[in-house]
Parts: sequence; C-alpha cells; structure tokens
Amino acid sequence: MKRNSSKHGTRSPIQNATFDLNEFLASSTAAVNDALDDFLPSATTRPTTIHRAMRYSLFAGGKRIRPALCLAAAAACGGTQAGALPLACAVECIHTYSLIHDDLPAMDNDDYRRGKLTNHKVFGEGIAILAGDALLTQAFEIAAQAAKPPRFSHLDMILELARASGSLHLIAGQVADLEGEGRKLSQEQLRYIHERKTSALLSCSVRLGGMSANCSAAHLQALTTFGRNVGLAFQVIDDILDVTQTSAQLGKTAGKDTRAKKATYPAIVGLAESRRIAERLTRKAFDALKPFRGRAPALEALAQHLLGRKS
Ligand code: GRG
Repeated sequence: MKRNSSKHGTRSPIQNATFDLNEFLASSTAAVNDALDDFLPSATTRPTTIHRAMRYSLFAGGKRIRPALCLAAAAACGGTQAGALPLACAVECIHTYSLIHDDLPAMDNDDYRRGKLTNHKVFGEGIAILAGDALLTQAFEIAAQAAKPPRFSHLDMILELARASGSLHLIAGQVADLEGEGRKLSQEQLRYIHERKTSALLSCSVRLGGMSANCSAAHLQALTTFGRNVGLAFQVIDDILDVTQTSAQLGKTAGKDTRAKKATYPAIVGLAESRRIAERLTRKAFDALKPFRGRAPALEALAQHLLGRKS
C-alpha cells in the first residue's frame, strides 16, 4: 500500500510503514470465502435452486469489506481470525441479502451487481426474494455458532446483528431512501439515510469483531465511533463513485442515483465538498482509534483505503 505523510496531527495508517493491507485483504477474503463455503449448504443440497441462488450472489466477487473490518477489529483487540470468522461471515450474509433485495424490480431494479447479472435476472424474482430471506436467516444461524467470549453472550452478538439489520437501521435507511426518491432532501435527512443504510452494518461489523476478542467497554465504544464514521465516509464515496465511475468499473449500473433523482452528497453539496466531507469523516475515524495506541494498523489502513477506493 502506498503511503503519504499525514496532515492530520493524529496517528494515521500512512505512518505505519510495516502493515501490508493488500496482504491482509487477500488473506481475510480467502478465509471468509472458505468459511462461507463451509457454513452454507452445498449447491447440490435440496432444494438446489435456493442454494445455488444464495451462493450465486454470495460468491459473485464482493469486496468483503465488512468481514475485513470485523477481522481487523478483532485483531486490534487482541483476538484471533478464527474467533471472529463466524461473525464476519454473518455480516457478509446480511450485506448480500440486502443487495439482492435492493436490486429487485420493486426496489432499485438493477440488472448488474458485482459485475454479474443480478440474482432476480438469473433466478427470477421469487427465488431472489427467497435467496435474500435465506441469507438473512443464515446469518443468525452462523453467528449462533461463534465461540462465546467471556464478556459477551451469544444473545449480545445476535442482538447486535438484529439491531443493525432491523427496522431502526438497515431497513429504516432503505425506507427513507425509497420515500426520498424525487424529493429534495436536506443534508441532515441524507445523513439519516446513510447512517442507517450503510453505517449501521459497518459499525456492527467492527463491534462484532471487538466482541469476538472479548474487548473492553472503552474499546467497544472506540470501535462504534470508528465504524460510524468510516461507514458514513464509505457511503459518501459510494455517492461520488456513482457519478464519476463507469458501470464496468463499478460492476453495477453507474449514474443510477441521478436517474432515480436520489438525494446524494454530490447532488446536494457538489463533488469537491463531498470529497472534503469523506476526508473529514475518515479523520474522525482515525481519531476514534486513539485508545488502541497504534495497535489497530489494519483498521487504520482500511479506513484510508476506503477513502481512496475506485469501485
Ligand atoms: C427487506 C425488501 C427488503 C430490502 C432490504 C436494506 C436493503 C434492502 C437495502 C439497503 C442495502 C444497500 C444498497 C445499502 C447501500 C450500502 C452499499 C454502499 C452497498 C455496496 O457495498 P459494497 O461496495 O459492495 O461493499 P460489494 O458488492 O463490494 O460487497
């Protein structure tokens, strides 16, 4: 990973010359893919259509950012990859479910996702709805199999997942997004959507990683603030990429937000200010990591990487 000098006054990943993010992402993605393959019923398990549909979207080539954040948070808290893996997989199942449903004709009506035809285009709407439902349920089944750390119960971890994906967070964001289409939203209203639609699950990812490592209350609080700010920055960058990148670069239809008359950061404050906002949020995320005293290099590098991502 390339590193520049920091202007932020706080410690940033840039100063961590020894951490190799590419290596971390490659190994965490491989571990998550293997574990997901083990957790999910095989494609030949009956009814085969649903298992093929679940696997189709799950292994379509997502960036695996949420699992990486979960594993990075576990490492920052002194935990192991093995301890965090079930929770990292659970979060990825919820994320993939949300994408399958988001692409449905009744929602965003998209033909491409992760560089491939969307689930409903391949399997039909009925199976796509069921594949999303099954992945959501699968997430809880997987989380229930995580090892129990001394400070947290399975109930704590399941509650964490349920809250992030329920009607106060992920679904709330999607509802506000749907209802906001074609309407002029304020920056505060847009932030409400982003905090719920995107930030909640990223924050949940790092919190679960911390919990798997039996983290302290202070570290859990730091991870919450980190996840919230990285999550918001992630969605602001997503809004920017929708207008600056091509469909081929994104692996999904570019320019959809503009066509759907969706409120986005570039639409409300312009591209340059959107970039500044994403940088400010990333800086806040770095600041939140202070309690780790430099022992969260993967989290730092991920935050920096997400700010500069191109897809
Ligand atoms: C319950 C009917 C029903 C629908 C739920 C909750 C929901 C649908 C949709 C919200 C999901 C959504 C599109 C959130 C936006 C978050 C976002 C930027 C997703 C893209 O994440 P990446 O870039 O994707 O990490 P990959 O494909 O790399 O995993």
